[in-house]
Amino acid sequence: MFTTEVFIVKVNDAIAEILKREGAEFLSCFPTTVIIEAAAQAGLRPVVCRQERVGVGIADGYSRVTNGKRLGVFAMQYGPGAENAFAGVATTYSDSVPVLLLPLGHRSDRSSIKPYFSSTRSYESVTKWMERINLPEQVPDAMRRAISMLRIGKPGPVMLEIPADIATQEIGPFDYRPIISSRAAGDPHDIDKVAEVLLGARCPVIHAGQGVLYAEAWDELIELAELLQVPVMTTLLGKSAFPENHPLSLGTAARTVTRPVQHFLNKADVVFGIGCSFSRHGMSAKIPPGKVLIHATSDADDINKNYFADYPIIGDAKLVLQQFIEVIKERLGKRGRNGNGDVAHEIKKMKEEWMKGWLAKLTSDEVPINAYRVIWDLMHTLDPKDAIVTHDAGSPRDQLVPFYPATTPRCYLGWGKSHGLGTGLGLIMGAKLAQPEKVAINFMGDAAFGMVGTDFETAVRNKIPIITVVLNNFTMAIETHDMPIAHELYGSRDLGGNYADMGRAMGGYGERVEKPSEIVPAFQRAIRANREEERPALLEFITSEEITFSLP
Ligand SMILES: Cc1ncc(C[n+]2csc(CCOP(=O)(O)OP(=O)(O)O)c2C)c(N)n1
Ligand SMILES: [Mg+2]
Repeated sequence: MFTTEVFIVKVNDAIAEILKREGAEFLSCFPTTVIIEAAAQAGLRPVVCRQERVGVGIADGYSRVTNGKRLGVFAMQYGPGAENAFAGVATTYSDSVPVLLLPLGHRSDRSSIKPYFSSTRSYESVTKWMERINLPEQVPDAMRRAISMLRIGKPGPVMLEIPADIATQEIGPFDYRPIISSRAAGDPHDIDKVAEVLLGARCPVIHAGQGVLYAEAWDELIELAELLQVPVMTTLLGKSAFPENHPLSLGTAARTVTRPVQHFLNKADVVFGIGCSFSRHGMSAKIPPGKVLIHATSDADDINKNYFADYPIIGDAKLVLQQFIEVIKERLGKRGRNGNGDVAHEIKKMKEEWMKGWLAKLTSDEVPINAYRVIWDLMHTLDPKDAIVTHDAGSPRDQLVPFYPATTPRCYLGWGKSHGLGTGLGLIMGAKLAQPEKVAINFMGDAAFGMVGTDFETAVRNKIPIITVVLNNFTMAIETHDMPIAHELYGSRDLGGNYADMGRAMGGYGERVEKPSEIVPAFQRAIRANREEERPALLEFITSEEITFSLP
C-alpha cells in the first residue's frame, strides 16, 4: 500500500493501486500497455485475450453478472489496440454496461496529429464519459471521476486515455479514497398517484428491465407482483430479473417472444415499466398503442424517448419498488390481493398451449439435429439456477430466449441492443470469472464463432472453464430471406469448418455431436471436463437450417 507521504509513484502504478482500492480483481487486457505490468505487480491478474473486442467482452460479462458491484476493466494499447476494441465498447454502450476502459494514448506531442488515432475523439459516441490525462498529477481526480461515473446514475462504459509519455512519469504523493455510491427514490406524490392507477387497472402488466438487476431488486419485484397479482414480463436485457418459473411470469420479449407475453401485452390497459428504457428497437417488445404507460427509470433521458410517459418516475428500481410495496400494503393490507389465481391460471393455460405447439421441434429426433432440441436437452440436463447461459447474435438468440427458463437472477445473460456476432464468447468468460461455481455456457452459430473463435484459447490459457456451444448448420440461416439471389448464384450464405477440431487444437475439450441421443451425454462430458480438468469445452452440434421462430 502506498502511503501518501513516503513514495513517489508512477502514473501506471497509481492507476493499478486505485483499481485495487476500488475492488478490481483482475485486468482484462492485451499488450502493449504499461498498465499490465503495473497491475501484475499490484497483484491484479492480467487476463490476456486474443482480440481486444473479446477482452472488452470479458470485462463486460463480469460487470453484468456482478450487477456493476465489482469492477470490469479492460486495458489496451494505443492505435490498433484501441481501434480493435470498438465493437466491444459499442456493445457496452448500447447495453449500458459499467466497464472501465483504459487505452494507452499516443505520445502527447503527436496525439492530435493525423494519422494518429485518438481514443478520446473516436470513442465519444459510444462512452458515457471519457477523459485524457494531460498531467501526471491528474490521475487521482480523473480516476475518481471515472469510477463515480461507473457507480452512480445510469451505468455505461467510461474511458480514461493515458498518453504513453505520461504513463511512466512520476506523480507526487497522492491520496485516493474509494467513491461512495448513492441513488435516488421516486417522488412520493408520483408513487401515490401511480399506486391508484395500478390498483384501478383492469389488466396491468409489469415490464421489467435490467435496471431491476442492477438495483438487485428482484425480491421487491416478486413481492409487488404478488401483492397486486400482476403478471410480469421482462426485456431481453432484463431476462432473469423475475423467475420464469413463477406463476405470474409471462417470460421474455425480444425479437422472439413467448405467447403469454404477447397476449398480455396486447390486452393490457396499463403497462408499468420498471428499470427499463422503453427503447424502440428490434430486440424490444413494441408497446401497442392505447396503453397507459408508467415509466420508472433511473435515467431521465429515457423518459418520453420513444413513447409518451403518462406517469414518469425517476428513481432507483429497488427504492421505487419498495415505495410501491409500502403504499400498496397501506391500501390493501399486508397480504395484498389474495388473488383467486385467475391471472396465474390464464398464464399457465396459455403457456401450455404455446409449448404444445413447439414440442415437436423441442423434442425432435431429426438428423441433422434441430437447434431447439439442443436447448430442450440442456434444460433437462442442468438446473438453470446452477448455470449462466448466454446466446449470440443470429438464430441461437431467437431460439433460446423464449424457451430457456431464467429462474434466478443473472442465470441468463440477455444482451444485444448492439447485437455484434461473437459477443457471447467474451461475456461468458467474464461471467465465469465472476461466478466460478456456475456452469457457464454460450451458444453461438457458426458465423458467430468465425468472428471471435480463436479467443476460445483465451479461456483455455487462463483456465476459465466455459462451455461453448457451436450450432453448426454450415450457413447463416438467419440470412435466408435476405440474400436469396446471392445465395442461389454464388452460395453466399454458406460457411464451412470443423469447430470441434479447432477447440481441441486450442487445447480445450472438443466434441462434434451429430445424433440427438448424444446431446445430453455430450453436455455431461463437457461439464466433467470443466470440473475435473478446469478445461473449457467446445461442443459442436451439427444442426439443420431451422428458421421457424416464436415471433410476436
Ligand atoms: C458483427 C456483425 N456482423 C453482422 C451481423 C448480422 N448478422 C446477424 S446474424 C448473422 C448470421 C448468423 O449466422 P450464424 O451465426 O451461423 O447463425 P444461424 O442463423 O446460422 O444459426 C449475421 C450476418 C451481426 N449481428 N454482427
Ligand atoms: Mg449458422
